[in-house]
Amino acid sequence: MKTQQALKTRISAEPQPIEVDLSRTALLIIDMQRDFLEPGGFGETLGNDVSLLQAAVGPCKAVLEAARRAGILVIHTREGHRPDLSDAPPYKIERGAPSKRIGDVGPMGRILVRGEPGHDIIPELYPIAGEPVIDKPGKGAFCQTDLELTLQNAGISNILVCGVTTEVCVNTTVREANDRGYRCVVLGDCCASYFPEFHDMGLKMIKAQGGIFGWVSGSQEMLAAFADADAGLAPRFAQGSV
Ligand code: C5J
Repeated sequence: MKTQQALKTRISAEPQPIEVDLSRTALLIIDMQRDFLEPGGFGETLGNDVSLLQAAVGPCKAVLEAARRAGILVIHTREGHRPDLSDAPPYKIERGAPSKRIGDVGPMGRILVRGEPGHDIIPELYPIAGEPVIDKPGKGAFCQTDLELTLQNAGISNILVCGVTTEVCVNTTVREANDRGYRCVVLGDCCASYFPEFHDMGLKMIKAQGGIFGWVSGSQEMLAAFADADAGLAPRFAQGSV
């Protein structure tokens, strides 16, 4: 990460704009894995139309590239399990009637197992050197991972959240982060769900009641905030942003 010096900007968001110091802000991209976005993976075994998640890829890529240019910390997560499934709760494996279960062999290797092709991040958003990748066994990115330590060591107070799916791993992670004192800005069009109504409701739940779990913004608003910071327009917000 190149920035240590304050780089203040204002993000247009709901329920209200939020002022942030980009040097204390991380971009967190949740579970943009082949297993969720491509045919033959975990998402499809559950009966979902995985093409619905494609809508988030372009906006997410634009924000990722801007975040890299701004020099902010970028963190990726992947949901999945050890090859021996010792970290997979039995009920997670047994639940429902999927066409294949976690650990079964599919066209992209064993379903939701670390090291398999399906577990990897999609090429468009592939991590580059220096970007931590957090492997998580559950839905929340703080559960049984070193995400919190990584954020603390980097002095992060604000998290820009992208990824899939909106109502499952994105929402769970935002709730965990909020309880730990982080300010989360969810970039709505950089997230997606197999259920459009759950996507909409997942975002509404975050920003309701004065932003009970955080803020909701979008890729265009975030790109404008990066551009403002870059152009040095942000010093007027120098007081009071975190
Ligand atoms: C799900 C996730 N939906 N990454 N995982 O099972 O949201």
